[in-house]
Amino acid sequence: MAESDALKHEHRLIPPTLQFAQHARVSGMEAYQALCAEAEQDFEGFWARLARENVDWKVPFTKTLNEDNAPFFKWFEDGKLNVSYNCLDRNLANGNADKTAIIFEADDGAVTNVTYKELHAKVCQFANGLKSRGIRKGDRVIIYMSMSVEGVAAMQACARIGATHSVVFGGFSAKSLQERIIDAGAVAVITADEQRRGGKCLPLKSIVDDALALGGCDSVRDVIVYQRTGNPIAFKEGRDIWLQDLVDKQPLDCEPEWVEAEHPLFILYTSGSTGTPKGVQHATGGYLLWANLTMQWTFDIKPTDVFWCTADIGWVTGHTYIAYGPTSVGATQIVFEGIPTFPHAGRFWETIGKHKVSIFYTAPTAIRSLIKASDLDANVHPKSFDLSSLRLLGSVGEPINPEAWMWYYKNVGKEQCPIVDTFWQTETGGHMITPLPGATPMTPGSCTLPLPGIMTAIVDEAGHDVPNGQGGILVVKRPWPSMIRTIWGNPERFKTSYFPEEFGGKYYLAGDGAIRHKDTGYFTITGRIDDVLNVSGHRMGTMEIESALVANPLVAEAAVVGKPDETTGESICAFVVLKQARPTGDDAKKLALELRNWVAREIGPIAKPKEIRFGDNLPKTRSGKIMRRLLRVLARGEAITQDVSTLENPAILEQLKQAQ
Ligand code: 6R9
Repeated sequence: MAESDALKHEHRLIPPTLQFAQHARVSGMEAYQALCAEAEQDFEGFWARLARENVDWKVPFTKTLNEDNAPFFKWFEDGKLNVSYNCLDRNLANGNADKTAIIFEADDGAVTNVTYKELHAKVCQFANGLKSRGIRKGDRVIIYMSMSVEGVAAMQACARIGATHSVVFGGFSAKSLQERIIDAGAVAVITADEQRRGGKCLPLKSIVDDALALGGCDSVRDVIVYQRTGNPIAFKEGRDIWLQDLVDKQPLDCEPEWVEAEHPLFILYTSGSTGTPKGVQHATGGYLLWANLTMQWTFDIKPTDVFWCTADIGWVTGHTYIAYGPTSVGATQIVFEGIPTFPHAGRFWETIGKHKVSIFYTAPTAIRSLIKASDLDANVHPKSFDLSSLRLLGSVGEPINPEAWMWYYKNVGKEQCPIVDTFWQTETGGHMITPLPGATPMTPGSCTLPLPGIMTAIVDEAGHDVPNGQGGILVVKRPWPSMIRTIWGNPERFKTSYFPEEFGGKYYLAGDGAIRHKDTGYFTITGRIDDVLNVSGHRMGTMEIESALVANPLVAEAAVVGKPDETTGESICAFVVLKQARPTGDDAKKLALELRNWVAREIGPIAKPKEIRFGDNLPKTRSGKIMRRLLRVLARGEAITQDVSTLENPAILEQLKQAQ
C-alpha cells in the first residue's frame, strides 16, 4: 500500500496518558468540546473573553471583530497594547524577573542564561538605540541574523518601538535579501558579522553589503551589526554601526510605544504558487493573543517547563514559538544556534538531557534524518541519552508520516509523551489543527481536530462541504485573530490568493488538500494543491526556482516539480532546456552542478534542485503549455499511464525519463 493510502486508512487512536490528562490545562475531550461550543454559540464573545484574560491592554478594546471590509478583517481595533510589554514587563511584575527566559545553547555547546530582567534590559537598550538612529513607529526594519539572544532581542526591540520587523532567514542570498529590503522599504538592517553553524563561520554582513550594492535599497540608512565571531568584515562609515556601540550607555528602560491592535507587528515573506514571495503582514493584538493561547492549549505550558522549539527565527515557527509565544507566557526556553548533526547526530537528544527540556518541538524532516543516523550508529540513538525530562513532543512544517511518528513516540517519548502534530502556516500566525495533548486521542499522521474557534472545513471545487472520507480543499470559514491581514503593498493579491471568488470570497484558502477520517472526523493534510513545494519544511514556489534558472544566460527554459523524498519530504527536480545543444555525460554533470550553485546564489542553498535533467524541449500541449503533471511522473521514475494525446511532442518524454 502506498503511504498516502496508508494515511487514509490509519485509524489507531492513542489516548494521552491519565497522568498527562489529569494535569493538563485543557483536560479531556469534554473540556475541548466545551470551548468549541462556546465559540460556536457566541463567536465574538469567545474571542473577547480570551483576549481580555490573556493579553494586557493599555487601552481596552470595545469592539471585537469588524467585518465591514472583509476579507480585510479587524480584531480588537480600538484597543491599544504593546507586544514587548506583554512578553517582558509583565513578567517582571508577576514574579518572573529572575526566572531564566532564554538558555542560549551555542553551536559549540557554550551556554548563556538570560533572565527576564536581563532580557527586558537588553531589549530596552536595543529599542533606545534604534530610536537614537531615528527609527520610529511604522518604519520597517530587516533582521538578517542567525539564532541568538540578540536576534530575539532585535525582534522584541522593534515591537517595543512600534517598528515593523521583517526577518529574513540567514540562508537566503544577497538577491533574495535585496528583493525583500526593497519590497518592505526598510530603513535599517540588523545583522551579525557572521553566523556559526556546524563548526563553521558563515557570512552574514558581507551578504548584506552585496544586497545593498545590488541597488535600489536607498531607503536603508543604518546597518546594525552584532559581533558574533569577531572575524574581520568590511565597514562602511556613516552607515554601519556595531550593536555594542549602539546600545552602550542607553538607558535600561524604554517606555513601550502603545500601538493600535491592528498595527503591523511584522512582515514575513513566504512563497506562493506564482510571482515573487509574498510579504505576509501580521497585526499586533490578534497575533499576540494566539501566540499566547496556543502556548497554553497546544503546549500545555507550565511555569516549570523548559520549552525547546528547534525552528529558526527566520521562519514563522521561530516568530510565534520562540520570539513571542514562550516569552508572553513567561516560559524558560532554549535558543539553539547549531544544527542537529553537529558535532554528532545525537545533538538534539544530548541537549534535551543537558537542559532538562520538557517540551520539544521540531520538524518531521529532522526526525527522519535522525532516524537514519541512529540506525547507522547506536551512539546517536535517543536511547543513549537521558530523555526523562520530556513530557510533550511536537511536530511542524510538513506532514509527518506514521512511521516517523511512531519512532518519535516510542524512542523519544517512551510512549509517555503526547505528540502534537500542529498544522498551520505563515499566514495563520499560529496553530490551526492540532491535538490538545491532555484531551485528543492521537492518530499517527493526522493533525486531528481544529483548535476551538477555528472553523476549518474541506470543500470541493465549487465550495461545497465534502463528506468525511472524501478528500478536498482545506478552507477556514470564519476569520480568526492571528490571521494574515494583507500582503504588504498588494491588497489585491491578498484577496485573490486567499479569498478567491470561486468560494464567494468568503473562505480562507489554505492551499493544502485534506481529508477527514470517516469515523473520527480527524483531518489529515494531503499536501499542497498549488505549485508550492515543501522541502525539509521550507516553502518554495516552483515559479521562483524556474525564474532563477532562466535568469542564467545558458538556460532557455525550465520547469520545476517536486519529487517525494524519504528524508526531506519533497525534493526539487528541474527539467532544463539550454540555449546550446543538450549536454550529455560529464558535460551534463558539470552543467547541472553549475546550475545548482547558480540557484543557491540567486535564492539561497535551500532552493538548490537535487536533480537537473536536460532535454531538447519540455513536454507541451499544442497551445504551448508545459504539462507539469507528466514531469511529476517522470521525476518519480514512474511509467506514464496518463493520456498524452494533447501532447505536441510525445517523443520528448523518452529523453526526459532518464536522470543524468
Ligand atoms: C508553520 C509552517 C506551511 C505549509 C502548509 C502545509 C505544511 C505545516 C504541517 C503541514 C502537514 C503539518 N505544513 N505544518 N502539513 N502537517 N503539521 O510550516 O508554515 O512555512 O508557511 O508552511 O507547511 O503544506 O501549507 P509555512
